[in-house]
Amino acid sequence: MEIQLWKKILDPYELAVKELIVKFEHLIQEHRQQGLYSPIEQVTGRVKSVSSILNKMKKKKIAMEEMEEKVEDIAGVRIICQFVEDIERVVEIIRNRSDMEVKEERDYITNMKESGYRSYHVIIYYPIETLEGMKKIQAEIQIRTLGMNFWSTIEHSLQYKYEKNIPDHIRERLTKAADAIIVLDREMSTVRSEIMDAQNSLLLQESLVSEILTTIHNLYHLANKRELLKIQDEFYKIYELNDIEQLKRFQRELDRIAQGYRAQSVEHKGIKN
Ligand code: 0O2
Repeated sequence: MEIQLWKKILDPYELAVKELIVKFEHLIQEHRQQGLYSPIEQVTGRVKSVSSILNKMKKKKIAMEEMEEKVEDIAGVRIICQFVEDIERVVEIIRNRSDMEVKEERDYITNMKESGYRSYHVIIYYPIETLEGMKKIQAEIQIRTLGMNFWSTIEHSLQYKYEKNIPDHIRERLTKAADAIIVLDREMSTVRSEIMDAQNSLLLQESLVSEILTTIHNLYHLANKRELLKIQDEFYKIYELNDIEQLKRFQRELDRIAQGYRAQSVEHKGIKN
């Protein structure tokens, strides 16, 4: 096939990967903005290289005209989660989205591959708007934990190095490492709620501090300098205590002061008019 034609075929896949990354990253942001724990930790994506597509077609005896239907991972997105439990939540999010139609799910977590590979794959149909109109393309979403990702990245590099014939002694080590990742993921799950609590309170603290700073910033136009300095000193003292409840109380008090100033300023303008 002519190079130009490859480019034309792969172009919508490039767009799909970009769009999917933006959408999943937005989900992380939405969770964080609402002070919620995000089941997605990181998102990456890639369009399969032409040589990798050709290799797969050769291996699976796929004809050129069947390529777009049978090579399901031309567009690939990888979602990394902190805990195994998060994977099901991400799959549920994908199943419920109106812009993604699930074609197939492959659970290599319950059914680990012989190699030791663990990951949850969801093949979706995804609509792309092009100059020629809407085109539904396929994309493969791989969902896995940080541990599973660590293992598969290393194993993938070794497959590449040994051209898919990894020596037995290295295979054995990889099998042992895969077992260790299962234990690690299980161990991390037992402390999941503690880790989630810690991350949630950090998020809450960040959003409280940001709101307090915005209110103080707005007060610069309304309050007198002496009072502002008092408020700032008070804020630093409370911030040092590292106590969410005290920060919440301070924010409520600050809001009350700000409201008072706003009311005063409205009254003042009214008198002037
Ligand atoms: P690349 O370089 O990542 O694009 P099959 O060849 O039948 O095993 P199939 O039918 O394409 O694979 O679907 P499957 O099994 O869901 O695998 C698709 C992708 O999952 C692979 O793409 C890999 O990215 C990943 N994967 C599957 N098995 C393994 C494994 O044993 N080790 C690692 N590291 N990754 C795996 P590609 O096209 O093989 O490779």
